[in-house]
Amino acid sequence: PDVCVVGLGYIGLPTAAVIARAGCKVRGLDVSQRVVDTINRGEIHIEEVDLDGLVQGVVARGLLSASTTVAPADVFVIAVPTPFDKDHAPDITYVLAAGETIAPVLKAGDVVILESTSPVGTTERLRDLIAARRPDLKVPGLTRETPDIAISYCPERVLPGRILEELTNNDRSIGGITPRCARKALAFYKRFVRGECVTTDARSAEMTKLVENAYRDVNIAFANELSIVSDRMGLNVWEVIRLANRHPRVNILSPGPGVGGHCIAVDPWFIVHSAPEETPLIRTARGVNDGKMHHVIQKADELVTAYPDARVACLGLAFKANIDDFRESPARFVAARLARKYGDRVHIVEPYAAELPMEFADTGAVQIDVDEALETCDILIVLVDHDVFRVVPLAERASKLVYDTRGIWPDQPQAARKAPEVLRLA
Ligand code: SAJ
Repeated sequence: PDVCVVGLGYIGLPTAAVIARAGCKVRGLDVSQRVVDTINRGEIHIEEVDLDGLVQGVVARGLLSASTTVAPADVFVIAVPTPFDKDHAPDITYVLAAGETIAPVLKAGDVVILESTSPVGTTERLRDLIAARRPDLKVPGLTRETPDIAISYCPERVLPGRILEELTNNDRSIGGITPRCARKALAFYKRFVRGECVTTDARSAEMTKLVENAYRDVNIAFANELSIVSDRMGLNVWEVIRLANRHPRVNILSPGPGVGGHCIAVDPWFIVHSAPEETPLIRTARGVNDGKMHHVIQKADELVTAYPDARVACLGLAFKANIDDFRESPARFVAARLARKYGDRVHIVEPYAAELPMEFADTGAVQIDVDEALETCDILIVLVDHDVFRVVPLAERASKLVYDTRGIWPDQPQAARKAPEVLRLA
């Protein structure tokens, strides 16, 4: 089939490329002319492992092209953003806009698939929009006869940094507006997904996606709460978690400086918004994870204040380990706060950033590499668990004052983990 992928971002572009690799002719649609031009040159505008080579290959073979204008296709895959507004209410404008875009070119036999993370009921709203724009087409769920088109919700669940691998190997939920819709979508995903594809209804699939990320958020909140409790009690939280996880049915996640990225800190709100009275746990978890960042800022601030002559290195800006994605990153936020307050005492180590983000401009903080930080800084604040930081041997950091928010250096001398008042510069 000819495929149209609407939205060529972090999910849409890799998805379009993988579908093209499977032999389908793919037209990618994006509102940005710059993005379209980049892709048509065989280049990419986002960073993801192995994506550059794949896109270059499928564009060169004529299987993938990008455009700002829609054309008829057999399968439409919508992968546009679904942000939330300031009251945490989900904003599905881009999904509905994608529906407006494709409605005029739909024809009998077409398959429409929504992949964007969406509040429950969005796929039905997309269906209703298509029905309103195209009264000539019989749409699923609104007709007793065989519908002309199939509409489904099939969420992605790929992990940034492993997108290409997870796109093909993860199991998928395939939620049809009707069972027939699900079967049509299933046949499509079978072309490029090796994982199991499990069919269900659209609303269940929508909820499943939200639940997956809320589950992770709640579990990270548990770890973050433990870290604050342990801090208060003078315990090493990493030791406590390591031991507790020896229990066959306990698997506590890792505390950190808060939860970043564009999914886990967002999606739980979609559930809370749909059922505000019934979601105290999910809402509280969000609060705990956001609160952890402020706790880290406060502790780091106390440490830096306690040693007015010390040079400080913040290790990492990314929202998680080993990626160059700085959006919604607690590490970046913590480092920027310190840079604004302490200026040129603060040094930023981020091997994945070519230059510092704009909020560091005029703060006096500069970017240095790991070696220089180890040679010249007295205080090390670990904000991201990049492998390059993890492998620094004890000998090179034993004399430092360390605030390790990720627990990457379990062998760091105990004194350096205690409250600033008991720390002494070596
Ligand atoms: N984090 C911790 N402690 C942990 C694990 C993560 O503090 O033990 C932090 C990370 O440092 C990061 C944030 O949580 O700041 C989120 O990182 P992540 O690796 O948990 O997740 P994402 O945002 O990269 O991707 C998630 C994944 N969802 C789940 O694992 C349930 C991915 O499968 C989804 O496809 C993606 O969200 C998405 O697009 O929804």
